[in-house]
Amino acid sequence: MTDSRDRLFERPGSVGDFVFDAAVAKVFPDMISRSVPGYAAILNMVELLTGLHAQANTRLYDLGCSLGAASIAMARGLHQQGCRIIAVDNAPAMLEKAREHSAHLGGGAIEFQLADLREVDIANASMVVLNFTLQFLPLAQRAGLLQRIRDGLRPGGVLILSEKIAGANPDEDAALVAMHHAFKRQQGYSDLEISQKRAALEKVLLPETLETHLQRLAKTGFQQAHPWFQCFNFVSIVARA
Ligand code: GEK
Repeated sequence: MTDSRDRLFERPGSVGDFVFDAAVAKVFPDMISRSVPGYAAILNMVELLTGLHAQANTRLYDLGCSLGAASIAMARGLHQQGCRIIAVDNAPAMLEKAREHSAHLGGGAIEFQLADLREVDIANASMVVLNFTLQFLPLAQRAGLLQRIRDGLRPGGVLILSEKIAGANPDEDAALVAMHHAFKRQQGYSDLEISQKRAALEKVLLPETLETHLQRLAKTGFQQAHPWFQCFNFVSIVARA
């Protein structure tokens, strides 16, 4: 494996829209762990939640799997028989690395699909993970995806939805962003890297408030939805079908 340190936004003028290409795939583990406070804790809990919620003879989906970290966590936590883990991403460079990262589990433990998650059939699922993926879909398409997930979940099945959120009002948002930027500085990113990454993500990562997420999940027919993790503007919700 040849993963390296994220220096993508170090040079002045690195300002194009963010894309999941080979350069990002190469540094992704370093990038996400130094950018998302609590990322490792969330993965640990995905492992635990899999043991708790997976049902025998069902499917477990990881939509927007990147390098497959959540799928690998699910594979670790899974003790139920007859389950399939299906990991989907539409970025070829990310999936190529995902296959490398999960090679130690042996072939077939995770089924990778190069596909747009909006077109993937979701059926007989006991667990669906959207770990920081919904935030990249156009706002108008989010309810439709959640409805398809809800319809594809078995009774008692769960959706784990992790998202970067917006504050409920401008003051709260500014406070959350300030803490997140302090975290990034603590992790070794410079002010230039922080501001250039923010500009690159501006049009592609569209955060919504926690309330908007919870209301949409309720409207989509989830019986229960509540946050189980929050650090600054990064939240993970468990929603039960
Ligand atoms: C993790 N879950 O490490 N169809 C398929 N994949 C998509 C789509 C789409 N329409 N849109 C975006 N993606 C991972 C981290 S990263 C989050 C998820 C981040 C994919 C995109 O290619 C990328 O790999 C992933 O969603 C988002 O637990 O970088 O902040």
